Amino acid sequence: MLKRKNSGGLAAADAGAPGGRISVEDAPLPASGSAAIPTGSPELVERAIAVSAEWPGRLRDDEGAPGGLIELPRGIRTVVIGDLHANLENLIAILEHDGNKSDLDSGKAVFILVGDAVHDDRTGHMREQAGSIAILDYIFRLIVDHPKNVFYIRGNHDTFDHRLRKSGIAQGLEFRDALTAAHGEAFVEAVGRFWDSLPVFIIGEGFVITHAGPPRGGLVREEIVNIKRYPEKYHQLMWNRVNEYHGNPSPKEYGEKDVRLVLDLLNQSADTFFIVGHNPLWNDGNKIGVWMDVIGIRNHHILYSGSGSRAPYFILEGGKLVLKMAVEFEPEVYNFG
Ligand SMILES: [Mn+2]
Repeated sequence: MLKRKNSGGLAAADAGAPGGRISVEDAPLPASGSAAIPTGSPELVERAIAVSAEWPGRLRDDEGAPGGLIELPRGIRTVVIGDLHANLENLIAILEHDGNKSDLDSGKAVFILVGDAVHDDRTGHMREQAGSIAILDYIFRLIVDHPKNVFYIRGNHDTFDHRLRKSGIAQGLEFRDALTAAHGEAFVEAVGRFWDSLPVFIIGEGFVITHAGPPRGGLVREEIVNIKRYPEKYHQLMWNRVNEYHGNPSPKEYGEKDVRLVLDLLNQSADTFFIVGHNPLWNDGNKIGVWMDVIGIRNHHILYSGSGSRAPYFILEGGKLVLKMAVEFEPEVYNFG
């Protein structure tokens, strides 16, 4: 269950039961929809895997498997949500903000989660697993219930790998143990396959999106589609960070020339929005969760929608980008005297 209080919207307990749109009597054999599938059932994950394989615009790799690239059609309204890191409250706030829910249900917009929905990354909260379990349960239903318009791309936290560590805490392993206790081995095994099957890159009209950043040396379409064959670039798309201080870049850092090179290699114009997540901006004192024109790289934007942010999201349509915030500023109170 959620540890944070849910301000409005779906309560945590309701999160897995979207409004009774399908009753068992009315639809004994639901062709789609998650309502009949219990939370924590491996079947829910299997459905999400099946849906993700057929996401519109998802190209097949050379082996015929769902590949690493999604090419969105032109003219589709696209809502981009940054890293959530176990903050289900913010995801719900975004979905309920400003007509997004009706755009979601009517299929009028495509919703993209940029990865890293799990693992609370705040200091002192990294061992809390309830929020990660709750958001995962919620996202599987979201995907299954909206098979054509909720996409998820893979972030570096979308793994049970023991090498995923933060502040000495093996987040991948600890989450695996908690999820096994909550939902069982078969569920955990299916979640691992879900993450492993996810795409890593989206090309839309006037924008591209990946979790962390461009790989050094760029990459071409064929490499993204067949990303499993290029483990080094696969890793960099999920892990790279911007070379913020303009020193000699470490092997894990990218700069403006990598952004430009990727856009060039993908035949995208130089003013294409290059959108990533991955950076918890609050650790630098940023209170909104958005960094536009990162280190002066024009149209390179970081979006972080988890705790410590105002649940920001982008709406992209017709080559234009609009920034919105789903959560109000907490008023800062100053006492005198
Ligand atoms: Mn990340």
